[in-house]
Amino acid sequence: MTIQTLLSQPFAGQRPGTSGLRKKVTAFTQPLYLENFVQALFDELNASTADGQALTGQTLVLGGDGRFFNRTAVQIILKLAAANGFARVLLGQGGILSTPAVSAVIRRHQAFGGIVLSASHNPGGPDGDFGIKYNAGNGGPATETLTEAVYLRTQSLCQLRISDAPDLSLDLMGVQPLEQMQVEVIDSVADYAAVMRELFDFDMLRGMFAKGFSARVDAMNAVGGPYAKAILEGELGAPSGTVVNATPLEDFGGLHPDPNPVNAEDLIACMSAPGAPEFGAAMDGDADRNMVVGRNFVVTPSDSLALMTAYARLIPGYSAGLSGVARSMPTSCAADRVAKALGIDCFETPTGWKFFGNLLDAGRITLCGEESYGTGSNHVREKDGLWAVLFWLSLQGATGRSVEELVRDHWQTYGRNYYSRHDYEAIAVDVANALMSDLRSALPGLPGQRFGARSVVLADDFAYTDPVDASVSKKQGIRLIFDDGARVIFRLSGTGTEGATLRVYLERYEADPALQDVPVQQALAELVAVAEQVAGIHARTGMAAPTVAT
Ligand code: VG1
Ligand code: CO
Repeated sequence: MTIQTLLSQPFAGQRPGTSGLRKKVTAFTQPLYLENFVQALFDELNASTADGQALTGQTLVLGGDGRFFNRTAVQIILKLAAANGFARVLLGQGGILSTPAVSAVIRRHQAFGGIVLSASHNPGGPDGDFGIKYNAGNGGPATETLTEAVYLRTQSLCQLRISDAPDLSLDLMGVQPLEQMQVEVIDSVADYAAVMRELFDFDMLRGMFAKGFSARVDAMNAVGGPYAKAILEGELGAPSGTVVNATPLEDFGGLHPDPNPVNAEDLIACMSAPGAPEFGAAMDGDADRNMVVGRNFVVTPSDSLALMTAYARLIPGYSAGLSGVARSMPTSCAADRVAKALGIDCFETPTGWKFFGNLLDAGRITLCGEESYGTGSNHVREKDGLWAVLFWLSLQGATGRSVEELVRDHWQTYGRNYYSRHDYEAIAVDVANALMSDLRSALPGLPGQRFGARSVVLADDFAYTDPVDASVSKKQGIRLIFDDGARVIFRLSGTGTEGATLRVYLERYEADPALQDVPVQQALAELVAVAEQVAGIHARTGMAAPTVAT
């Protein structure tokens, strides 16, 4: 086996979005496409030290969600890593590691960084999507500064270094040499499970299941299955069958592994049928997202973050209290109210987990979350689906109350933030861009304008200055904020692979308990009309209603 230098040429469009580089499988399987991106990443990382040898002797963590092309991509990346100086790779068995597990392994083994192979909530299979994301030594997604620098390198890259060694076994536990590098195939679950044991009272959870507590956790044929099986059914004694769709499949069995009430309709149906389990949850492709469901009751992710903040002290890992919380800008302001009551900081960041990293590293926040079914804490640097499941199980165990009781009680105390996200998918890119740029132009005229009973008090394009490193991220979403605190937000998705997706986020606050039980879409109807009036979505896209409203 020898290390080869191959000539390559730049591929257009290798710019990472909200969470890594995501493209159709057909793009990733072009000869040298993946190689090009990974070499650009390694070159950029090497350039971060004066001697250009940052990677020499270092450890890389590698794994993915098991979707189509995962195993092939692992073989390619191992050969590139060996030719670019790494001394060791920790590889999840079978090439499998969930996103939060990659984060946990990086941190526990003090690795240099890690590569996650996943397109997360995007569908998989030969006609689906693939993705790649780099996580730094803190276990968290690369900063925007790094991903932009990698993108620039992809545009001028002309050669790559790769070993011509034969493929390795991805399944055999233990160490295999590859050039000077050692590839260590590790148990995909062990490090992650150890982190969970440090945070939650496993004895109490075992006791709950022993007394017959019933749950249904839908892994959506994605990577969360092995983790949920090992921890819930294996360690905590939940009855076998508690975890459904538990085997990761290359095409997720045709399911769309995005845990919302539309895609996880099976779970929703089961949770509203007679004899439903007490608790339901679903995770996404790479197991960093979660949806929490009670009997006939769906919890919005924004409320989930607010409740976690309110009850965190009941969980052993957070019994000392929270240093602060953060939410992405489009996430509802429910957590802000709890933070205020607790006297802790609440930060508002742009969409994407990479913006929480500095706050977590600096100890400024303990919990964070996004409206897109993501919650997490300082235990790793990713959102974490199964962690959220264990958190909600613990809340029920510690309070003896059901999901619905917990949430309704929360609304009584803090008020309810009615919330919904409307997605308009597969819009022509130029139509979506024109819509956003026209909205931007209209911003100066909006403050003071009345829409029914409300008037606009702030209209801007959200810009964020990181409180830790002072880096600035602009154009993170157009927000209209009204005099009663209601908000309408517009942004374009940065994770899609086909056309553009417009996301419209709608929120209004209701303090009166007598008015907290209106169906969500009805409660937000006036704001939907405002969004239409301001942005002309129907006229521009021909879509009279969103593709998905959650
Ligand atoms: C979406 C969500 C965002 C999330 C991102 C990655 O991004 O809105 O909150 O962080 O997906 O999640 P966008 O740019 O499409 O709105 V995952 O679980 O797909 O890595
Ligand atoms: Co995900």
